[in-house]
Amino acid sequence: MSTTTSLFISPTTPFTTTVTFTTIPPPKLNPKPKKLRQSPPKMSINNSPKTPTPTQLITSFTKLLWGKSLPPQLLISTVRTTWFTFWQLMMSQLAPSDPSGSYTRPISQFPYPNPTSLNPQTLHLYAALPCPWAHRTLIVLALKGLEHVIPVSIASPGLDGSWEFTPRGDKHDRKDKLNNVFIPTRDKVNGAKTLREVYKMRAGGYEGRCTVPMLWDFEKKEVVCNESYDIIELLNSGFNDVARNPDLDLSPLELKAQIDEWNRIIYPSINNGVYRCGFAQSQEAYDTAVDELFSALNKVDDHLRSSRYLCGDKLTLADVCLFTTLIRFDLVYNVMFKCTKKKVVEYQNLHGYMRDIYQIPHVAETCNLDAMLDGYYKFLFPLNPGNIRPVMPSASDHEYLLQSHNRENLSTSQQSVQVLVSYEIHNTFTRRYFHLRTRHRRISPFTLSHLRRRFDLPPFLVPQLCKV
Ligand SMILES: N[C@@H](CCC(=O)N[C@@H](CS)C(=O)NCC(=O)O)C(=O)O
Repeated sequence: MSTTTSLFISPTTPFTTTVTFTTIPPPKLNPKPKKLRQSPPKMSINNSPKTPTPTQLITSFTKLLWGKSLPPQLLISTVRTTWFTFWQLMMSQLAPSDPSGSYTRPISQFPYPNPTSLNPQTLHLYAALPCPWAHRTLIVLALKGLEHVIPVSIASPGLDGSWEFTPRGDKHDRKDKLNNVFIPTRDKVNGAKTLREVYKMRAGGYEGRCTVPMLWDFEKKEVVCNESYDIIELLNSGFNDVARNPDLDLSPLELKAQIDEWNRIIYPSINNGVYRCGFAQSQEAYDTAVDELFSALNKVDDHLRSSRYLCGDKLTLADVCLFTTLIRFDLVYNVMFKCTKKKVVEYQNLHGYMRDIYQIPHVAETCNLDAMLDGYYKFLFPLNPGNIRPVMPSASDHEYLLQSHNRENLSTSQQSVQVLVSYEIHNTFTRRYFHLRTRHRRISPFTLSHLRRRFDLPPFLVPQLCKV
């Protein structure tokens, strides 16, 4: 006797979108994504006698003046003064601050566009993998199923701080063949070498900051928008007639007030809060930023004890924005931006919440953890001048992020789902439909035993899940 059982959930119920989220297993990614790019040229001493490096020249010069080694006191005080002066110069220009030394993020030059004047077929998204702001747009584009309409070019950070495109050419695909994660690409629409070149192509040119994400209209040769929140709002609701997942609304009207309320906490204290810690130019400014950051994280963690997502059972734009900071937190911000009070993994609910979002189909593909590490430790204007990249924290790697989180149990809404059980007994194939009210978003072992008891199913049935 052979027994085959399958369970289906009716695709007609409003529940289906959610089920699609949770029952398709997360993509099988390679635990160790391929190295993205060559390491930057080594700053250490080059052994070639013909081409002395600046370091060799300085070393020879100091030897000439002071013999074998510099007096340590002189070395320390010289380096301290030089280092501090250059750090101040760099920070004042690249991370502008108010008089108290507190980082003030410059305002985007191209804010929210009028969606009715846009033709999605002529749009192109420029993004980068280390950047949390650009990451928002990649997630929403993927969840809405818009990649076939709005293609993406992925820039990578250059040693001089600009966003560059890889010269690897046409053969190179957007995603790594093995693990399907986003990787840097060439500029697919303008063939530019740097993002600055693209910004400059607009009529009237451009001299400001060339930031990612940037939405470009290649027919009008114009920057449509370079403010991440405006871009994700536009992607969420502006192109439903061409989106593969038009029913997914990450900013429904009934949750708008809640989303805005969370954003008012999350943006200044967490998203920008980590930068305010890392770019603080005085102890006072850092102390304020770090206090605000951790009290906001505590508040969110507390809330997530009883709520699956920030606004209840539905993923919203507020979650997307929080997620892109959380996923970088233990990897980068905790160490490099001195957000040291706690790691995300130490919170009771935040880490499970982060894993929950990571496991939504297509989200993991937007998280290139290697590119994040390289982007901050090796390229972000030299805050880590030795270029040494710390080891990946074990609770931040891909395998760990795929561990179960059990947060589906927090969903409160009872949904009516239709379940089809088909099985074969004594060579007779039987199919039966059942209606079930459940608050679980996937057919869990609990649901299966509940089904068996409720409908008196033979205990030897081993139902198998099918893709919905
Ligand atoms: N407010 C902007 C911020 C974007 C932003 O600062 N992007 C950074 C990368 S994380 C960037 O491109 N910086 C380059 C520069 O400032 O020249 C948004 O949310 O889109």
